[in-house]
Amino acid sequence: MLKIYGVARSRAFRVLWMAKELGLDYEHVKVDFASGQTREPGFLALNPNGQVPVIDDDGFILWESMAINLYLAKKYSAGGLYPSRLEDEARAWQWSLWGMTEVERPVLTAMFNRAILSESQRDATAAAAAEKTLAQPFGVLEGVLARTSHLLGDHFTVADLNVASILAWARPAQIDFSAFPKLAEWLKNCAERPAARAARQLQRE
Ligand SMILES: N[C@@H](CCC(=O)N[C@@H](CS)C(=O)NCC(=O)O)C(=O)O
Repeated sequence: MLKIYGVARSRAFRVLWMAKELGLDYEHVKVDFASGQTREPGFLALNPNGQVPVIDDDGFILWESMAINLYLAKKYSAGGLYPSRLEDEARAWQWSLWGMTEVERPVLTAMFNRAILSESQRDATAAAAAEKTLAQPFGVLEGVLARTSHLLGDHFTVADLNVASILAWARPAQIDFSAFPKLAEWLKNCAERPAARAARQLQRE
């Protein structure tokens, strides 16, 4: 049985969304990073980085959210979530790595300084600078999504899920999408998928 480690209000959300898209049976082990559980010896034996998400797929241990989702989609994809052409597979890796390197940090910076930190700790200048940084990668997404409905073409794949799951923080980060209408529409469509809704529900439990 697949085990998914990490509370849903962590990056484990991405993996829970993927598991729901794939219709997988899984055990959710709600390891809470905020209470130090990720630094306990038993957990460090699974992921020496002390971070969630981690999966245990019948004894195969894997960490790093994007790698986990690419693995799960490739192993269990029945409905085209994982591309069949080598070039499309490579583009799924491209978008996943790009999301982590070009988008995740500034979105997080904006979210922390506008929503997570206490009022006195927030740095409005840092949040504004982070949002400004996002204009470049958002322009890239807008250009692609002006030509195709999804990142790899005409249907939803792991590439969309991975990038959209990073951008799920854009709402609490209060990012203004008015200059990026295609991106805003794509993100809304991704977020409204039943599997995404079901994963968000887990954040409220
Ligand atoms: N690059 C990793 C980052 C994982 C990560 O930073 N997870 C956070 C929760 S969202 C965590 O477990 N932090 C606990 C800690 O660093 O002590 C991934 O995408 O899986």
